[in-house]
Amino acid sequence: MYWNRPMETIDRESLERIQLERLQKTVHRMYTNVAFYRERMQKQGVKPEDIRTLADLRLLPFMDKRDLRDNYPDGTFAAPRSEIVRIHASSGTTGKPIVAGYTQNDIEMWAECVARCLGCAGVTKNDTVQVSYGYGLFTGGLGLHYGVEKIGATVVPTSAGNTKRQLMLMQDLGCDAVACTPSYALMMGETIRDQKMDLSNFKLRVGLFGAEPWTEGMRDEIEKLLGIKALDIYGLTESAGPGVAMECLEGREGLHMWEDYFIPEIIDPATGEPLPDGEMGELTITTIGKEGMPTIRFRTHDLTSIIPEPCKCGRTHRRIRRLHGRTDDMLIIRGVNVFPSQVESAITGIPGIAPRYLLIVDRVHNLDTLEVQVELLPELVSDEVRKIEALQDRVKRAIEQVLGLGVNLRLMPPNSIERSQGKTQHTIDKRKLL
Ligand code: DLL
Repeated sequence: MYWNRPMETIDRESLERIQLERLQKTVHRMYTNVAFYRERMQKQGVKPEDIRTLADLRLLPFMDKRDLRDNYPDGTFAAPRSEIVRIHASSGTTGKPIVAGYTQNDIEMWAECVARCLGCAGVTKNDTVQVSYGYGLFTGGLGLHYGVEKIGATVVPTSAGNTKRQLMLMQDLGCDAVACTPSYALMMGETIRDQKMDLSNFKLRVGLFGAEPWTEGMRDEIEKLLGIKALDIYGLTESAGPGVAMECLEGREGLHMWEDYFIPEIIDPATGEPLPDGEMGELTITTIGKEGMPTIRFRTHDLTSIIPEPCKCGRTHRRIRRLHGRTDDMLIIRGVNVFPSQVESAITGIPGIAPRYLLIVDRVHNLDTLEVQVELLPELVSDEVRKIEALQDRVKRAIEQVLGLGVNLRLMPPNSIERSQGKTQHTIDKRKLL
């Protein structure tokens, strides 16, 4: 089911013509409006006029999360604030989030991408879609929401949480599709099973699941428990949000990236050199339709490869293979991106606390849990229970505020967190993806 057949099945030559024109426009925009990127281009000795072919993309400097953090909050915006109609945000590597700004055209372009993704899942205007991604600064909820409205389907914006009510509405409103994280889908499925709800009371037939890594094993389990087809959707705040790439019902192998808006490159994460199609490496994305906050050769730190072969669905936009992990230490816990360094920035400067910490992630009944262990300084060890309790509260609050996530905090005796001779390991991830 195509949402935009001409564009989704466009021939390569016409697609590349569009890509080049939009790339040149984007580079001009960045050079003119974003001081940090202009300086970086100048340092590299490249001018907007040097981008004459698509291959010239390689002349341009990379961007990554650090650049956005260093220019917090809006130093990488390429449109005046009067043109920005929406802000979203996701975790940075320390206390400050990454902020993304969207113009009206950006919102429309993003909705177009999500509309195509819904088409990939066979969703039409006659369907009802429950959006159980979080609404708010996270891009999942509103991103899907605008796509569903664009295709004229009915959106049920339940956001995440309160699973029993979600399932009641899903039955009563006859929802045909659901969009949420795969771990939440699994939890819904288990609730149906455990509450002995009758699957035949549900109309649900398809789900769009993403925002965190998942496996074929999880897909099988979700499909069985919910009686649906489960599809993978990929995206990131820096490129817009969900809808950068999507699996189709027909292929179910790899995710079509909407190449008239995003140019993918796979690079060797160590050298930055581009890798040939089919080889696994770090995905970088250049947004070529955005105005508010374009990103050029943005290093996603996500590992994948490009599948150059055509898909049986007839879409000509190339696919990326299911995401294979990350090159950095970012964790995704209950859909929230977490960097261990955020904990460090939260606890630094709190009297009595050593800069030693450990994050222990687990999954209990399909819900991620996070325990943070933080070490006390020897001088603080106190018999005064009240003092320790107050400190416990303060540290917990500081961490939760930076992460945007509830944690289970354990204050540890001095010198109890294991020291390592080499690179310190700040996380233990006990989650076993099925
Ligand atoms: O997670 C956007 C999104 C919302 C995508 C809803 C899909 C559905 P961020 O919070 O900025 O944006 O996190 C982006 O999440 O770099 C990946 O590491 C990871 N990620 C997103 N989708 C997938 C997926 C949203 N399908 C980061 N498979 C990305 C594996 C994914 N990892």
